[in-house]
Amino acid sequence: MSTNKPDVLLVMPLPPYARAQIDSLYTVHDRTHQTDPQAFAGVASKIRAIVGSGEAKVPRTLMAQMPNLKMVSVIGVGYDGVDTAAANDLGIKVTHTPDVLNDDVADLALGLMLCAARRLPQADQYVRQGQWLAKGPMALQRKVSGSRVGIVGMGRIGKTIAKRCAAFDMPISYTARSAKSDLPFTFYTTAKELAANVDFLVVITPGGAATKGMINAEVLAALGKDGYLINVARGTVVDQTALIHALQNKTIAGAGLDVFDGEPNVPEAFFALDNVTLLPHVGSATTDTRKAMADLALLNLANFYAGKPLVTVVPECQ
Ligand code: 8YV
Repeated sequence: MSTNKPDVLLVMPLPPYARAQIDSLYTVHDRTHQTDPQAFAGVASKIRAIVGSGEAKVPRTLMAQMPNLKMVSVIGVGYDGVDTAAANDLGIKVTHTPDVLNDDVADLALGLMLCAARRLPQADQYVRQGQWLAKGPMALQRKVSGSRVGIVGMGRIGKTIAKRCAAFDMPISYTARSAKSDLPFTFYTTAKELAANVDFLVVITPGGAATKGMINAEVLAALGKDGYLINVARGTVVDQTALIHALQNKTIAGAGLDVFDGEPNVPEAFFALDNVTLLPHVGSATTDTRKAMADLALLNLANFYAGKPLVTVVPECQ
């Protein structure tokens, strides 16, 4: 193909807006490394940038196949799919899209809290299935305002969730790598201690090896039979088997999950449970926010090709 547009490797499907933008500026190799390894080998040396997502895998073995690769532009705040240590070794910069999605993910966390405690999806079914008419009013549910919330991860999105919880008059506590002296919230050093002291445990910490299985059986036991788990981070942060067990045995009150370990595969055991709300990873999935994320990822890409400074390099690659 004769074109002056730079070659980029796309490692995930893109929504229409992002795809149209990227197609207008670049020669896009859409997951060619997976679909046609031979064709990929033929173009690998021309590729200087990868466009990825929060979750799409960019391992060392893939980066090493592109001798001129210099950047990975992730459309997402999380970049746990990218081996940043390998990127550093190979002289590759990784950028992501922080901040622009804070509102959406925080909105969804509150939405899941309301779904879990007020059982909104079940209430919708109650009306649709004619149970309101047949059985009368639905059973009473748990109040959210004024309940204690514990946030696991007090970064940009954690703070945005806290702001919303404050408007719900919720006492706020958190755990993070270290206490943040500028915040008026109670700090606990472990997730287990935090869980023991709250009604809602909201997980919004990065994924990856450091947090894998952090919310385990012990943490869920500490959360207890009146506590709810909300996960808008990564499925890997929660021990999924322990969570299914806790929900089946009602050793926690319920859960609201936007993410799963191994998604889009969701363990069928969840489908049989009515004390969990299941969402298909839609934390940042609004038109406005996905546009803002794509624009920021494209700006990083444009700056790279123009020899200008990258805007949002991940901390590990700075
Ligand atoms: C998306 C996300 O799943 O930003 C993240 O880390 O999890 C999400 O916003 C995805 O990365 C969009 O490309």
